[in-house]
Amino acid sequence: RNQRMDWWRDAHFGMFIHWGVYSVPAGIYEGHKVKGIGEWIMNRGKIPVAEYKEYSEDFNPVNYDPDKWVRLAKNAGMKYIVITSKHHDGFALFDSKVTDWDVVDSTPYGKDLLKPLAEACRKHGIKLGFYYSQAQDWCHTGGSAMRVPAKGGWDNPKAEKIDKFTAAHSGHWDPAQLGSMDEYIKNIAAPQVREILTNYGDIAVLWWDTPRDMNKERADMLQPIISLQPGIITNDRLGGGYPGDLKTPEQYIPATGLDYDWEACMTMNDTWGFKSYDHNWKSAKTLIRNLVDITSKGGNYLLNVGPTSKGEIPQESVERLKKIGKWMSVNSRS
Ligand code: FUL
Repeated sequence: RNQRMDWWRDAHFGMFIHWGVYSVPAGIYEGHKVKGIGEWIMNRGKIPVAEYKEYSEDFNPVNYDPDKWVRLAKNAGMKYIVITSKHHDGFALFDSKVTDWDVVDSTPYGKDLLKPLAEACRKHGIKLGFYYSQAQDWCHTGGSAMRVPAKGGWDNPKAEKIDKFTAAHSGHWDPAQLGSMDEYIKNIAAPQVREILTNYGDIAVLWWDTPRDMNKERADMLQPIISLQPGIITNDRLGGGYPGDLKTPEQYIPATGLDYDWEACMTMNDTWGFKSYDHNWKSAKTLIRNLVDITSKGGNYLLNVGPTSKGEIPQESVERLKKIGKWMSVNSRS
């Protein structure tokens, strides 16, 4: 098929990075362990927008060393990195001109996180991709919100009231979230996609996510922007009927592969975004078997790390990636 896919098909193995303000609460809200994946804490915990935004005051990744991250990925045999430029909480890891809800304007750190990562990737010959949550955005008015019951998150005394509100407002739990989704796509998502595809050099992948409330018209405001990066590869989560270049089985390995380019994205423990108390790590042996299983069935393995608010990849992940790297070098002797 498509020549654009050549490097990606040869790559087999990549690093997913879920990083954002959710690494500050790290799974705990008001003293309660909020159920589910860490980057969803705002939704699962029904944290009001203004309150959630306060976490950014403690997002200060002074130990961020993108060169080290890229070497870690490279030494594990990974050929590309996909990082959450903006996840569902709407917080941008880059300097966005269309909002203050980004690392430059809303954190003590105050510096663009994607620029030095892009430089490190270029230096080490690793391809860089951006994840961008185009539909769900819980901090910008008009962004979509998946409906998750408040009583499923923690024993929130206001659960019943909140659940009534979310039922009436298509998943939103705070009046500050309500607005026109068309306006949100036009004024936030589209310009931000333009920013991430303009300001960071060659971008290899655009990884859309959860096309909730997307339709053809909304997707059409985003899809043409990818032409800013002629060689770019996109996944199947834009919505509006766009198939994308690859399918994205999440947290499972299709038993007999798929009839389409595919990439299994998986976590090392049970969360994408950092959670302080998730210690359910898969062994390096399991991760290596997953890699062999996936690649033997024609897929790519996008293996996740969830850095802390200080800018550190958890030691458990580092150790596992090093073991994978060792396995790689022993078994690629000739
Ligand atoms: C999901 C998202 O909702 C999760 O937070 C995560 O980013 C995963 C890779 O995709 O659908």
